[in-house]
Amino acid sequence: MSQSNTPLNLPPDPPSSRSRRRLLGRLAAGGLVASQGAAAAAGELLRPLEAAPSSRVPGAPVLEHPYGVPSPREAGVVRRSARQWPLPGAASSMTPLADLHGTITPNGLVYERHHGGVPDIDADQHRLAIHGLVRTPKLFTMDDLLRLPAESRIHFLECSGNTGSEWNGPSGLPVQLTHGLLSCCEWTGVRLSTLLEEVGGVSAQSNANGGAWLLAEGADAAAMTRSLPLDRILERALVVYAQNGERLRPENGYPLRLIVPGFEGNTNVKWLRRLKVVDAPLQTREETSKYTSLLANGTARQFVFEMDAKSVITRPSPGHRLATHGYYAISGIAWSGRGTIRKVEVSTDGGASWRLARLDGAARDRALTRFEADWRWDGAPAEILSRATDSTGYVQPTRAQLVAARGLNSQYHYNAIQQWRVDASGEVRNA
Ligand SMILES: Nc1nc2c(c(=O)[nH]1)N[C@H]1C(S)=C(S)[C@@H](COP(=O)(O)O)O[C@H]1N2
Ligand SMILES: [Mo]
Repeated sequence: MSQSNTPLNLPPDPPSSRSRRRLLGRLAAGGLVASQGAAAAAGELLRPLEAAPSSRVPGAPVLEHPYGVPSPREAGVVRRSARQWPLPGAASSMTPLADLHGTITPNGLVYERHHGGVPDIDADQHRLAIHGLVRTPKLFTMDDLLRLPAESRIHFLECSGNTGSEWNGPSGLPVQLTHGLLSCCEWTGVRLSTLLEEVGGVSAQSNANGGAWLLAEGADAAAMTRSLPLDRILERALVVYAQNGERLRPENGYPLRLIVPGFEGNTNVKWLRRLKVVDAPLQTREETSKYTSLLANGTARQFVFEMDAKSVITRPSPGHRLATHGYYAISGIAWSGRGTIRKVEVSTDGGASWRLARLDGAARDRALTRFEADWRWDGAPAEILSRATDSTGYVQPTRAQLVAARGLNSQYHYNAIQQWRVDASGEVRNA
């Protein structure tokens, strides 16, 4: 399988026949091949196991990069945006899912979504206020938080706008730009429940209106503010200062963010500066003009928090090209905001028949799960797709089912089955 780093699904340029002839000529002159590609491979195998050129000179010194960086050969594996944004601070960048392996997103490739740019915050000056309907409101410094018992958990984060490009049918975009508002990190911080104990617990008046809600606010120019139902998040929510073992990156909320496992990305408030316990949801901008889903009958769904089960094949995917017939492992990721992934099925005939994929490792709660299915490509055009079922029994819907349930006005929470087309030349497209 060859791979191009072009953001769109333009077929990679085939080496021009002239440059190919030149290459073959050079190989032949070097005595490596008599004729075409297969012979080149055979020549490669027959070459005696000489010392590699890289073994003949000393390598680069330690501490060349005090903070390590990827190989320059991987320079194309970067976050990308699906479009030009009028305000660069109110934009998003997307994770290169086709180039990632396993389930953890490296920190430098975690997608970004900011509504008011990345603030520059001095951790020593930063404070978290916990107030409202609590017994003893308190201000926490970062040092205060670091003294408390810590917990590390692996969870996915998905923007509710992810894959919105496919509501009206195949967009032609590659998986980075259809599904790349998605990451999975090990988050470390303090349990929300521990912090609420630190302020003496939620006071009795909070139950007067049928339950406590939590208002979370960020210290960015957008002052992102969301209301969250306390009883539904208390068991799992974390206030985190670290991701994948190091302090949060500035773009992901440094020095502090809220992680609400399984809930839409927006509720995971970055640059967290306060948590206020209230007795009813506040109708903030993100609860009214944004993050509601307009249904076909004109009414809107509000406070839709959980991300429904979803899966996508990342390899092969648009931009990849199957170079030869034969065996390919179809690989992808699945996740659910309501629990674990129970099974993933894969089809290579457009959904006419399905078979069970292998799940790599134990499926973790509200985290990405890697799946794989064996496939022998015989060179005929194929439609490859995956379908996830989560621990609640929920099955990832087809696009037709999703549109029937929610119409075409909904921007958010698109989780339909995604199909890639493999044509006879081996080109993979989102068509
Ligand atoms: N304070 C603040 N928190 C925020 C945002 C923001 O703009 N400001 N964006 C939200 C949105 S819409 C998403 S999808 C996630 C993105 O998190 P990430 O940039 O770490 O991937 O953060 C959420 N938290
Ligand atoms: Mo988002």
